[in-house]
Amino acid sequence: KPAQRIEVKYGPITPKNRTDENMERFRNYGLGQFIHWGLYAIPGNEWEGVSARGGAAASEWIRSWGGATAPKDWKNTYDNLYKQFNPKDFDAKKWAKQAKDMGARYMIFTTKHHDGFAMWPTKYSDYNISKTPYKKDVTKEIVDAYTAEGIDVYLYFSVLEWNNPNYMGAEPKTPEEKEKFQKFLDYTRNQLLELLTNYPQTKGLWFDGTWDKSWIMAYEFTYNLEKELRTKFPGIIIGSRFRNDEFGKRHFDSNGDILGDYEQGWERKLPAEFEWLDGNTWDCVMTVPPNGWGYMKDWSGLYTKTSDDLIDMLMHCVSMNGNLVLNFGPDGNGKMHPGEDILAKEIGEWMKVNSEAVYDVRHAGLSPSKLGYFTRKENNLYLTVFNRPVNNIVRIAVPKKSTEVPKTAKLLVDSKELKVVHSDIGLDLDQSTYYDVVLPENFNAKKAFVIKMELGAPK
Ligand code: FHN
Repeated sequence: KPAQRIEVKYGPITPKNRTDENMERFRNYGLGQFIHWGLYAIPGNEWEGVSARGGAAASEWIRSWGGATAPKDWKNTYDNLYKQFNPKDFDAKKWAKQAKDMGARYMIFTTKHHDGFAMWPTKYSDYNISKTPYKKDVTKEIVDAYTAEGIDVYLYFSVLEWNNPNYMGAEPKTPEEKEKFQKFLDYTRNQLLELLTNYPQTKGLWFDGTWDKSWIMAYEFTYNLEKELRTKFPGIIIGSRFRNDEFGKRHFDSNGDILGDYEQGWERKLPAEFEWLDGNTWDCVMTVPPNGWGYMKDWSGLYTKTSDDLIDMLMHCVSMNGNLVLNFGPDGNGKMHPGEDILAKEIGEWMKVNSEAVYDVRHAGLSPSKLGYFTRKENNLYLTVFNRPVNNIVRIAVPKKSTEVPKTAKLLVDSKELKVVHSDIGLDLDQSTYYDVVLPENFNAKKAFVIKMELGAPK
């Protein structure tokens, strides 16, 4: 934030914290699912059976880097993959059911990734799903199936396109370049209006590929487009990646004010401290492999996150008022990676017992605990324990002046009441007093477990 506020003409259009029903719903999701599905699912990070991964390579970027084993004309090969797209196992209802069982309350689907291929039958480009052997509108199938399961749908949309002759990364300078890029902008606007018209259940847009100079310099256009989208589709949710101000500042304008309804910068990373978030709404999008969003045939040799890792990240997010969105990259036939099936099942089993600590909760306002993460809903305090104390005493630090302290406690897993003891151990360092929740000795936990406490006035 600058020491003094400056005048920004193309700053935020919506207030920092929208309080309408849609936005409150967004804040209450807790867990979401991302799906990266497009032509890149066919090679699955391999050209001719040899894995092309390595370094920064993410499978959905295969067109842009080819890799050591790529065919000579791999870009052309890639651009023709649509002729093979015929996902015989694709069943949107099955995906939606799996997401529901996992506990996801919203999902984000890649309608168009950087390759520019539209997963819906757009009128504005021939490079789209209707030209594949599959022909059918997968976006519609997905929107309908997830909506029917009660899962809110957001549409991912990459602005930048690798193979669109009207797109350019650099700032258009000559009249010809300007004319071409204007065509691209009009096309982008048309596609966005088309998407929101075709799929009226859509709750929001998740933008990507908005970092190039050409888009950055189009700040007047993007400002007006955001206004138009909000006017024509009231209540729509748009994240901070969509646009920048006239000084080129992305996500936050030159005064540090958020551009959009929630912060969209948390990709494969998490904030270490709640204060970093500056009170903004946010979500974190996370891959299972280190950095692969599209289907990767071969996970061997890569660290792939376990359900424990992901549940830890989920609780990290919700304890700081964010959502965790876990990415899935189905294969070219429409099947999830078997590893993702396992994760969805394990997370779902955990959520069945513990989702009370995840849904509709807020930051608890307590100092972070070494044992796990606090979340809060009304007068209930939840502690999701990842590090079980060897003496079975879960010690909760509460500010000495607090008017609310833990009165009762139970485990979500069996609802058995646990003893709560006030243990003022005389540590004055942090102005805290302590409440001990005593765990039963015979309690075995294979995964993180949740203690639910009722808060009330101290004695
Ligand atoms: O380049 C993309 C990447 O392929 C993937 O789609 C992620 C998802 O958040 N977004 C981009 C990089 O920020």
